Formats: sequence, structure tokens, C-alpha cells
Amino acid sequence: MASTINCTTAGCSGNLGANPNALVEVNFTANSNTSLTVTTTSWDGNPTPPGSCTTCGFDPVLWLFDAGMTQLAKNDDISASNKNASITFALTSGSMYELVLTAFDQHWCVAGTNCNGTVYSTTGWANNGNFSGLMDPFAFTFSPNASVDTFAVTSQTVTTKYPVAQTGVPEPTSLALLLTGGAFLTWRKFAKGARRA
Ligand SMILES: [Ca+2]
Ligand SMILES: [Ca+2]
Repeated sequence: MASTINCTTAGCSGNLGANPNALVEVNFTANSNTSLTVTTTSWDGNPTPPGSCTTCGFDPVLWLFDAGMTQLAKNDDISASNKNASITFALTSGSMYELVLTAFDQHWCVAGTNCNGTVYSTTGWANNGNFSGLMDPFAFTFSPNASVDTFAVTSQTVTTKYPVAQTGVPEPTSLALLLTGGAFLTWRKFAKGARRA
């Protein structure tokens, strides 16, 4: 199934093409200082009756970055019982932003920092997305706290080639610590042997 995305200044909907690591990227420029709220609407893990939902989506996560991919905001779940995501951010007039929607448990990982339990040597997406058996569609709305012409979607895409692919390889300092630990164990073995002699 090919991925699709359809955005307006009111919001976006589509699907990730059955790839839980795909990213929905929406670039926009703020034309005034305004507060923007983005809220997903597709998740419904408890349709009534069960199994009746044909448009409910997976567990979505929203991210907001500046033009240099510095993370400005992130939300996974609105509450323990509502797995939709919602972020609110005060936009600066003239600034460019990138909004990203992912499936849980995708993570944006900065090199050399603990990212969901793993330290990566490069900055990029961890590619741990999972639909958890739920449906592929996503949907979210934009709610700028000003008239719509103060907010413009400049590009939209579903990305399946990631900025930097992660391989789960520990960074050099972690590796050095492991090697140091190994050397210590070897020394202990040697010391025990020496005492026995
Ligand atoms: Ca969520
Ligand atoms: Ca979640």
C-alpha cells in the first residue's frame, strides 16, 4: 500500500503505507506570533462495538522541530486513556518549523544522549515504530490561535528514507566502558591464578 498525505491549513490525514517507521513531515512558516495547537484525531483503541472502527488509527506521537531539527515540543498521549497526541507551541513570526507525526515508539535521538535506553553515535530516528496491530490511518488538526492566513503549510511529505538511519550501535564511549570492564575481569582472573600458584 502506498503512503498518502493530504494537508490543508486545517490539518492533515492519510496513511503511512503500512510502514510504522514512516514519518509524516509538514513544513510551515509562521506569519505572526501565534500559539499553534496540533491534535491528532484518528486514534480510537476502544471502538464500540469492538472491531467496528474502520478509520481509527495507531498510537500516534507528534513532534515539533525548528528548521535546524532542534526539538521544540513532543507529545505521545493526551492522557492514560487517550492515546491521541496534542502539542501547543508559541510560534515566532517568520520562523520555519517542521511538524512530524510518527507511530509509537519511534524516537528522535540526539547523538551521545540516552534515547529511550540507548545511546546512539549519530543523530536521527530510532526506527522503532509499531502499529501494535491497530490500523494505519492518521489524522490531525491545526488550530492556530489566529486567523488561518497567519499560518501556511509550505510542504508536506511522508518520508520513508530517514535523515539518519540508526543501527543500535553503542557510541565509542560506551564501547570503551565495556572494554574497560572486560579488562578488569581478565585482571581478576589473572590475580586469582597468581594467588593459587
Ligand atoms: Ca500517542
Ligand atoms: Ca503512547
